Amino acid sequence: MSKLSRRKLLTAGLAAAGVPGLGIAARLANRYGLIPPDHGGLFGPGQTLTYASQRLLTRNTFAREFSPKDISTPCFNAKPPTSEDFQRLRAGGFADWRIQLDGMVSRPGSYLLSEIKKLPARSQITEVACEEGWSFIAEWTGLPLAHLLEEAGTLPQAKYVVYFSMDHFSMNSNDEVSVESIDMDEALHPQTLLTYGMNGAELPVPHGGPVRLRVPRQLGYKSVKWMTRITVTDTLKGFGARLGSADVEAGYQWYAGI
Ligand SMILES: Nc1nc2c(c(=O)[nH]1)N[C@H]1C(S)=C(S)[C@@H](COP(=O)(O)O)O[C@H]1N2
Ligand SMILES: [Mo]
Repeated sequence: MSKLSRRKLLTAGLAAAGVPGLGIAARLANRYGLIPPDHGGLFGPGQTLTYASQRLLTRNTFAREFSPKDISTPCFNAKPPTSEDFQRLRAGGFADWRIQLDGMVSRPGSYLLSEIKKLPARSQITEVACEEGWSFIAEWTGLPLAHLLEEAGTLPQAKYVVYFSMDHFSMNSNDEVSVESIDMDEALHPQTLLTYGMNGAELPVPHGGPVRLRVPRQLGYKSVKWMTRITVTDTLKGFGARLGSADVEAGYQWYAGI
């Protein structure tokens, strides 16, 4: 598709989403973070439209929260990591589990999970929706990621948060660990939780225990389990083979808003 028609499509879509001034819409879109990192890639303008209109319409929205009677039978889809490191940490009741926070922050650091648990928690009953078609509702308890990011002081040029797991669910890359990423809007959203509790108990290992990210406004694959590291960055280049996402490598969209 030519540059011109792509631009036309994009501006038309933004106009439909309520952005005035067709001529300058594309430029504004870029400035206001409405162009997803995979805009020119596999998904092209359609992906940009989805991302831009979602970002305009959902900037201040919340994933639906349910009531306790809606909690349903959980399913899980991945085997816990088999590495010796994981076995050792598990044998120690995960007392030594740490989350490293680095990149574009004033105060990089490494937090013991027990320290994270002392910070103000939030509980919410939300749905995990897998791209394969199944879903379930559970209560999730954890620390809003925004809290940790504020504590570490994200730099103004930060655009994305990349996070890593201890397992290997990356299909096409040679990464040691799996990787996913979200934009700052999602990272700072109050429902995005460093989750260590599920249905009133410790987060079970099959669901990512001792700690996973829950990103309830996006499909399940963004909710990475067995999380060990968070990096704040202004580019996704260099994280995994494609766009800081094992799932993009596998063919899924980077922005998985629901
Ligand atoms: N580390 C890791 N996190 C992961 C996965 C995985 O394979 N490894 N699968 C993802 C997918 S595709 C989904 S749908 C959800 C499912 O979460 P659940 O196992 O709690 O149901 O976990 C996500 N997080
Ligand atoms: Mo999934």
